[in-house]
Amino acid sequence: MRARLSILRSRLHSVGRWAAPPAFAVLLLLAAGTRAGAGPVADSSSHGHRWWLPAASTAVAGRIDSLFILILWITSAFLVLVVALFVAFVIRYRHREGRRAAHVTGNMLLEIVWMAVPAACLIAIAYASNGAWSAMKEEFPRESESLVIIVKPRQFQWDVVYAGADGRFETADDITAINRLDVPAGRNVIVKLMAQDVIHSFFVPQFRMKQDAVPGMTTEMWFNVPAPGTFEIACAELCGLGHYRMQGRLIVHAPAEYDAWYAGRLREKAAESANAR
Ligand SMILES: [Cu+2]
Repeated sequence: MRARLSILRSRLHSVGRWAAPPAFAVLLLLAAGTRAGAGPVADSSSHGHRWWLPAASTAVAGRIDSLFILILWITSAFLVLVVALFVAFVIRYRHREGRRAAHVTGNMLLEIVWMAVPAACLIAIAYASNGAWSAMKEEFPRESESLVIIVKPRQFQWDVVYAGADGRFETADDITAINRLDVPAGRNVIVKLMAQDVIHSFFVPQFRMKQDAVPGMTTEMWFNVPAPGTFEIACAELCGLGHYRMQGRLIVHAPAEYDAWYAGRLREKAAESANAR
């Protein structure tokens, strides 16, 4: 009995030694995850730990970066742990003349621990990312309070449509553009994607936002860019031979400047239709 107890104690002791670092990592993760998931929307301009990523230009982009950095830290910690153990074992258990290999039958407790720890990590990451995912994909602003633009990608360009003076789409006074999307700063913009041929993907790296455009259905994304700037729209879905040159420009104007731009386009459109008559 005493011998059994001492075996059990030594097993628990060894499990404790192995389980402590992952358990500590999970605690850290939970603490950081709660912050990323439930905290206030991060101001992208104050992100000092952006490293090699392009500047985050929307509030949601800041949250995506926080998640990215969190996941990077967790995976880095496990990478270091696993590689360090691997190197230590290779050295410690290297071949020695006359030493017999040990017969290892497994350790149930240890196996449960190293399945439970990654599972806990995944659940914590899912919990932490849920807020950002909802903000991007579920909590859409109302169309009546937003600027709605239709983007119809095709091989290999972005056809952009704005409602004209009547405020409606698919009418004669629609304003169109190719490879250029003009929007005002500080306003919610909803982009409705309608692919005309194959699957494309609307990607603005600074927004950390990607949305597939699928033929036969309308997909939507929304963003609010606080400050004026110019960004690249890239197609993030291999859509054919000219995929590499499927680039657009997204120009964020100061609100008054945007209004002037839109009024100018309305005037142009009116003059065009007057000439056509
Ligand atoms: Cu494409």
